[in-house]
Amino acid sequence: MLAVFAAVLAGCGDQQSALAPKSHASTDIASLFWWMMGISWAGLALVVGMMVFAWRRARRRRTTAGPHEHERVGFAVVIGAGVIFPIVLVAALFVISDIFVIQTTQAPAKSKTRLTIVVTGHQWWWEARYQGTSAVTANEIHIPVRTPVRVEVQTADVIHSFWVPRLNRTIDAMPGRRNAIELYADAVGRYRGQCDEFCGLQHAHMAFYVVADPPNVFRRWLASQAKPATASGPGKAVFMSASCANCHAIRGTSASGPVGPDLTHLQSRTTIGALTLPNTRADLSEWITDSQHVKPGNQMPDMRLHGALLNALLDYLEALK
Ligand code: HEC
Ligand SMILES: [Cu+2]
Repeated sequence: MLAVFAAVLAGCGDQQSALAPKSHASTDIASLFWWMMGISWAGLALVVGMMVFAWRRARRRRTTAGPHEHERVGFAVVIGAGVIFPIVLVAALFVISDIFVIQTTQAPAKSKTRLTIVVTGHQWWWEARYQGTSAVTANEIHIPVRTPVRVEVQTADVIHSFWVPRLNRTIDAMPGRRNAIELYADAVGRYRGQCDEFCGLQHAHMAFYVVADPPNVFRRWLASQAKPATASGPGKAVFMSASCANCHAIRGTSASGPVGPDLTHLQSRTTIGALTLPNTRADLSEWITDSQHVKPGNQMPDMRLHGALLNALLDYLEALK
């Protein structure tokens, strides 16, 4: 009962529940789950029913006689209901899941989609590159609504797994290869995703959003993401000299570090640190000076900046629209 309760709770309005599907692929996965759940409960009911039946019969039998005939029936029940029936049932479920669900959750061919996003898992954040454009972003992946998008997943370090439960199954990011999956959203909205393969200390803080936009909003978003940064000011020099530029890229400047997220349009994101903090001035300041406290073990060292330098840097970061 607890399992059912938890499943129902998880299905209620959660932004990251596989039981609140928003695409054809995840709808198939959810209905397969409910079928399996229903059949399992029916199986359990059958077994419990037979146990009760046998227990009652056994009590009655003590007073009557003739055990041999019962033994033969009992043997048939054990073989039929205990061996043949489960094999047939599990085989049927396997075929159903293979034919219907695995097929519909498969990635579409490159020729069938107009948009390919290459997503790279890093310890502990996600990089997204839009093929055919210079747009690069992190942890907040926009897609056009009701459009099949091909996502190719790879890793910069260890094995990660890309999972947006409301949109599709998981897909592993394996060293040395690219796996593909389809992202498709039935409705405009924001869908939370999460790394689904333990990948080290901050695995739990390796979350992301997939934002499904109306097509025209998406086109505008992509065009602005592809542009280089135009911000300037005294903070730019701080950024270039305080070693930020060794790790971060800001397109349109000399900063091209490949270690951390691309910051060209930092202000277009609602969070920093893979959904660890909201993207506000105060949180940016905390992140820069104390990220090892906020997200212990992450690959960005605490930067010893304060006063006027820090303020100038924050002004600059806030101008990266
Ligand atoms: C040694 C490499 C390194 C240096 C130096 C570094 N960073 Fe980072 N930075 C990272 C990494 C890696 C992340 C991602 C951490 C995570 O989310 O796990 C990050 C994250 C960030 C983020 C959050 C971005 C996002 O979208 O989540 C900001 C903002 C940021 N760094 C700014 C700076 C600034 C400003 C400096 C210089 C004062 C700096 N960084 C120096 C590696 C570095
Ligand atoms: Cu991971």
